Amino acid sequence: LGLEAIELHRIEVPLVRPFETSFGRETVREALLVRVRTAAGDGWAECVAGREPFYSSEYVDGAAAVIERYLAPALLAASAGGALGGHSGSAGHPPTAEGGADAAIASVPAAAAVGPALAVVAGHRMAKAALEAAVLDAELRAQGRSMAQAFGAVRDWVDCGVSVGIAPTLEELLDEVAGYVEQGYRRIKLKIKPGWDLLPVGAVRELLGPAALLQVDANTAYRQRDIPLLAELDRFGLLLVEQPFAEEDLASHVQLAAACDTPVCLDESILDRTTALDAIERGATSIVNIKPGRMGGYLESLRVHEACLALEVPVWCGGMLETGLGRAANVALAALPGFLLPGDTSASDRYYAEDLTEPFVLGTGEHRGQLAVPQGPGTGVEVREELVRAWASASPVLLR
Ligand code: OSB
Ligand code: MG
Repeated sequence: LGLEAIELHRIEVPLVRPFETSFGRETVREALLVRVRTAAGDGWAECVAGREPFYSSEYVDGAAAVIERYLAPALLAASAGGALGGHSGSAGHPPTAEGGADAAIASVPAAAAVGPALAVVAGHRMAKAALEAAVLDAELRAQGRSMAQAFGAVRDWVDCGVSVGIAPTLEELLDEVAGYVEQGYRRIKLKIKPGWDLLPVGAVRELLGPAALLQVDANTAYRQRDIPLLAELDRFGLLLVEQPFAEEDLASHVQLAAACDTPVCLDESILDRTTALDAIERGATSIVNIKPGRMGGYLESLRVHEACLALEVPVWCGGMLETGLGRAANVALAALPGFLLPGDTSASDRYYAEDLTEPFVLGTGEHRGQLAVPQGPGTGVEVREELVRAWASASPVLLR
């Protein structure tokens, strides 16, 4: 692909309302954007690391530092050595909807070379994922293919859920949820923590009625001794309970799964295909939240999706308050056959008054509560560069 330079852009985008979880409260999304400049054209991606290392050990300053000091030099050196292919891009690779993850990955050789080029650095999956996604965008634009096409999407619209933060009062929670229902969201996810669980979940179930899709996410806020309490969630008919215990604590998730009827779903614990298979085999998770940033990229996410599909384990696409740039790629991923539950792929206006790209808007009629899968080359969306400048929180960094 002929990688010529890597640019890092830091932006701050105000959220339309604060987002509170068991690990903290955010009022602004601080995002790290990556642009790769290649002989075959540019590619953009968004790093999902948060402002603080609370959800994950990764955070945005750390991601920027590791890219500057280690990952970008490694990737530029690999490209100079020919690892990302020639200067003509990889145009002409056939569509691969039939061939599974390996064939899809083989059709994007430059993006597929990013992971191996960065493997010398331990961890830092979110930082690596952003570089891989930017190369993938550039490569697919050069090929004239969309992410949906390259990934093997089987639908043009995806079902959308919404992740609802911890509210100051029960009344405000019910108001917020009622608003999302009115907008058409097909599934509600409530953030829970000790002291904010059975009561709000029961009240929302009452508001929604028994048939509505409802799930909860604890972001590791509970301990093994809370298993009896969490088992009481069974009476609310939830789709799943997401990551009640620590990332490293598969054993407590196994115990909870045995003690309750509500399916247990892991988010933070799933780092790649190997950890996904291990967690499934041990009975720690029966549904998997796929977040490409957490797994080191879209290509590893294709492998996790394929492994889960073979085991008939449903997956759904998580979110990290992405702008339209990250959202576009997530929506393409969510169009794969194993994504059987609505994702945290909400419309732009759930997060932002103005989005970095053209806004994602929920459909109407038969597409109520759905987002259209972008069909243009690469991510299929355009970054509004005037907003990258207007929202900049630091000077851009140019690495070459
Ligand atoms: O656990 O899924 C999570 C946001 C930031 C960090 C972790 C999580 C979340 C969300 C919001 O739940 C998902 C979204 O709507 O983007
Ligand atoms: Mg989660």
